[in-house]
Amino acid sequence: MAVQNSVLTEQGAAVQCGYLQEFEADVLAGLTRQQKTLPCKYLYDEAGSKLFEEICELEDYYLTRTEANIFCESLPEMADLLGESVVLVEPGAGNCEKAEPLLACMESPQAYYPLDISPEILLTAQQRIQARLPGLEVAPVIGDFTAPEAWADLPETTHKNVIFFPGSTIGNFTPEQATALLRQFSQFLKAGDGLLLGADLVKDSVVLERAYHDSEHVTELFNKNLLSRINCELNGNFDTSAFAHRAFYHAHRQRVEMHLVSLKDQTVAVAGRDFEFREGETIHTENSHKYTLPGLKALLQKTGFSPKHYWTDNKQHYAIYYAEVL
Ligand code: AVI
Repeated sequence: MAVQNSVLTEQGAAVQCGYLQEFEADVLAGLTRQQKTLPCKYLYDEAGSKLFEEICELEDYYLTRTEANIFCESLPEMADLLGESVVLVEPGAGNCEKAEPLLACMESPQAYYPLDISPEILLTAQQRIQARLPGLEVAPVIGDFTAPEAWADLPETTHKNVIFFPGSTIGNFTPEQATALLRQFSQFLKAGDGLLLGADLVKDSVVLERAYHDSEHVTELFNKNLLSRINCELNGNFDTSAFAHRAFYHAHRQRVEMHLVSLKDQTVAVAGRDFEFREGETIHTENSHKYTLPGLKALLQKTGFSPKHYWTDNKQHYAIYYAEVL
């Protein structure tokens, strides 16, 4: 739903409440599977989001600065390709810091619709962007962008829409999920509408593994914070010191996998249920898929988009693609 008058609406609270029920159901289901799994979207509570911001500043985590450099060099060209009077829609917008310079560069943008589950962060961003770009309609929509209902809450528009999906978030979906998500994007759009997509590229495994097992151990804290979140919100009793952070590149699957490894045989209670862990058993907490440039192009083509242009850095570590709906 669109947030009005900078007030957290009752419906906003209902979204949060539904989210907690879904969190419990997903955690219980994930811990029951043979390969224990926790969906990575739950890594981002308040503490997790702060840790992720710290990760983005790390020397070892090249993604954020590489993407920022590409934007910095090519924003005018990107804004030109997007065109004038565009409505920019950003799923998983967070603090909207990447959209702001793009909006500032675009010619007479019509509106900006950031879509995210955190009302507080969106409202702060709305005020900041409206102060910088007075006259631009900024209408946050509270919801989980992976849920089709959230898209139904976006205001309808006759203008050209462009979905802005930076940060290599697409990598956190399996190829099947990424295909479904981009199809969901293209179904929301009409012919001629666009998608500006950031994605991390396949590269040397040492560089990749260092990015997810950083020397300052921030990613370890980020990963283990998920257990603390479960303790807090779902009445769990995980001992975070009895789990170790593991991240490795799986070349065949073209992805970095993040796991939490049980350091001993142990029983953990969550929401009134007991879960057994053997020493060495893992909880798979995240996939971060890496693309080749042809792989990215093929993904866009099979999900209803016509790739128009891409930008990359000189090491070809990262790419930003612009594509339009056929
Ligand atoms: C948000 N996402 C693109 C990050 C990534 O690189 O997959 C999440 C992350 N996980 C560990 N470090 C960063």
